[in-house]
Amino acid sequence: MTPRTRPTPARRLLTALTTILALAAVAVVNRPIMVLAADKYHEFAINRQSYKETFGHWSLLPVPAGFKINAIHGALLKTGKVLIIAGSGNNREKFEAGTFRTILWDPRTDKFSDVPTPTDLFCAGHTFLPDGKLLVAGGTKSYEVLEANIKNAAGVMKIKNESPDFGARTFPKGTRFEADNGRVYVSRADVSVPAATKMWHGTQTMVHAGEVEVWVDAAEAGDAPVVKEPAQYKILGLEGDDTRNLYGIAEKITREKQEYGGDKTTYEFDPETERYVRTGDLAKPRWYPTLATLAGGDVLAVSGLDQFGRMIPGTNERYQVKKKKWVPAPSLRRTFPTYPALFLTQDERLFFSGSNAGYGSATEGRTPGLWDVKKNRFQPVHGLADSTMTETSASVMLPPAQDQKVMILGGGAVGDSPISTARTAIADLDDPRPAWRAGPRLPNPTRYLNTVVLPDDTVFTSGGSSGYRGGPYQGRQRSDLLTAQIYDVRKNAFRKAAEPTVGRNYHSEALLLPDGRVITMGSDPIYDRSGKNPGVFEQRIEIYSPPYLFQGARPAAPTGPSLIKRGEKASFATPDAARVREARLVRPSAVTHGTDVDQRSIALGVKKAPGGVTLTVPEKRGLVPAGWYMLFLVDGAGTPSPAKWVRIR
Ligand SMILES: [Cu+2]
Repeated sequence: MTPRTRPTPARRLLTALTTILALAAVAVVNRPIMVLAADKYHEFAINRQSYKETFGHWSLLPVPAGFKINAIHGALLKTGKVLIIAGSGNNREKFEAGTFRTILWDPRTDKFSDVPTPTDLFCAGHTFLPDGKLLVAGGTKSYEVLEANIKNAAGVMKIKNESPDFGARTFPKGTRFEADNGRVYVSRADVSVPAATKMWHGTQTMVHAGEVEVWVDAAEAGDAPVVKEPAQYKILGLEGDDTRNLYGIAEKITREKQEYGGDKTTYEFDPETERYVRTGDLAKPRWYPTLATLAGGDVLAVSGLDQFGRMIPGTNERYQVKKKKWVPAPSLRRTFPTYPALFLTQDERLFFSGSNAGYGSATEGRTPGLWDVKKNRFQPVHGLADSTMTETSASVMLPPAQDQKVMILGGGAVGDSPISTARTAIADLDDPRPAWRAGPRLPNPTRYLNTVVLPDDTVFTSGGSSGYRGGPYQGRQRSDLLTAQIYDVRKNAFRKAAEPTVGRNYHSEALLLPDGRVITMGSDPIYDRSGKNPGVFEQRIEIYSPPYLFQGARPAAPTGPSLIKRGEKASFATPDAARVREARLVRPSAVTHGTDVDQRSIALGVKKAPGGVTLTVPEKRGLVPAGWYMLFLVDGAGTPSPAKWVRIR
C-alpha cells in the first residue's frame, strides 16, 4: 500500500458538506429518492479514506456459483489457503444423497477449488497437528428426526451375547425383536455382537456378555408399541441355546425426538496434497466434539453426541499423533457440554471457559475451570456473571497469550431460550486462584459472536444475534446484529468498527488471514425474513480489512528460517527493521460453532540486528504448542506486516 497525500481536515469537511448539501437539494426536489440518497451518502461515507483509517472496511467476496456452500467449519492452512467444510451442510437432502462438500479458497488469487469429501464432516471436531495437517474427527452419521415426524416408536436395542463359544454373531438390518406382549421391533442396520469373554478371578470364572447397540423401530405405527421402562426382548428366528444366549435389552422405545447421530471417522487433512487422509477411527462416535491440543502434541477429543444422539457421559479419548490413532482415556473421565471451549494453558492444563454450543445437561459440566489433564483434577473458576448464559458464547485467549487471560463474550441460556447477555468477563489464569472479573459490555446481548485475534493485540468481534439463531428477540422477527467492534486489550475497551452487511448467527465463523484481513462466512437462521418459513443458509462471504490496512505503508513481510525451536532465537531480514517494535506468532484458526481453541497470539522477544531483527520464541510448550504459525512484524503504530509462515518445534 503506497502512502498518499491526505486532504486537510478543513478541505475534507468542505467536501463532505458540499456532498450533503447537494444530496439534500436533490432530496427536496424529489422526495421519493431520499432513501436512495441516504444510502448513497452511507456508501460515500464508508468508502472515505478517513473512515477506513478509523473503522476499517468490509467487502463481499465474489464466489463463483459452483463454490457457494454452507460454510460450517473454517481453518487456515499453512499454505495460506482457507479450508471451508460444509459436509452435508445441515441439509437433509444433501445428507441423504451423500453429497458432502469441502472447498479451498486462496486469498492471494481468489481462486476456489473442490476437495473430495468422503464422509459427512458436518459437526466434526478439528485442530492443527504439529506438522500442519488438520486433524478432523467425527461428524454426522444420522440426521435428527423431529417428534412430529416420528410415526413408529423407536429406541436403542442393546443386543447381548452370553456365549463365549461361537465367536461374533451378525444380525442383519431388519432383524426382529419381540416384547413379552408380542409386539415387534425391527433393526435399522447390520450389526455384529462379539462373543462373551471369560475372566478368571482365582478359581471362579466370570463371563462378560458381548454387546452391541442398534436402532429399532416398532413394526406397527402409533403409540401402542411405546415402552417407557427397561425391558428384555426375544430375537426372532433363533433356535436352541441361542434363544437363551442372545437377546435384546432396551431402556425405552418412544416417539421422542431423535437427535443427530455422531460418526467416528477420522482424517488428517494434508495441506500439500489437499486431500483428506483417513487415519484411526475414534473409539466413540462423536458429533460436536472439541479437539484440544495437549502440550506434547497429542490431541484430546472431548464431549459430543454418540451414534444414537446421546450425550457422551464424560468418556474422552486421546489421539496419539505419532501412531495416528485414538486411544480411550478412562483416567480423564469428565463431562462437558458439546463443543466445549478448552484452552491449553502455560502450565499445561486445559481451561474450560464455559463456552459451548448446543447440547448437554443444563446443570452438569457447565462450571468454568482449570482441568489438570495429568491428574484429572478440576479447579473451578468462579465469579462469572450470567453464568447460566454460556451456551453459544464466544471465548478467546487474549493477546499476547503470555498474559494467560481468557475472555468470554455474550452467550445465551441453554437450548432455544430467548434470553441472551451482553456480558464479557476475563479470567487471569496466572493467578493461583483465578476468578472472573467483569469486562466491558457488548453493545447488545449477543449469541454466536465471531471473535478473531488480530496481530496488533486487539480482538475483532462481529455479527452474532440477540435471539436464538437470529430469530425473534423482544418483539422483532429477526435479531442478527449488523455490528462489529474491536476489543483493545491494553485499554480494556471496545471501539466501534465498520458494520458488516451480512448477518452471522448459528453455524457462522470468522478467521484471520495471513495478509491481516478477516474472512467471515456461514450463518444458519432459524426463520426467513417473514418469520414464518424456515431460514435459508447464508452462503455469502464477507471480508473485513481492519484500520491498520489503511494507515500507509506496512512493514514488509520478514524473510528468514521456516523452522524455529521453542526457546531459541532466529534472525529475520526486513527493510523495515527501524520501525518494527513487536513480533507476534499467531496460531491459525480452526473454527466451528463459535469454538476456536486453536487461535492464539504469542509475543516474541525482539532485538534489532543489522538489516533485520532477531526474535526469541518462548520456551513453554503449553504456551507455544508445536505447529505452524503466522509470523507478523508490527510497527509502533500497530501496523502488521503480511505474515511469514514458520514452524515451531
Ligand atoms: Cu451445529
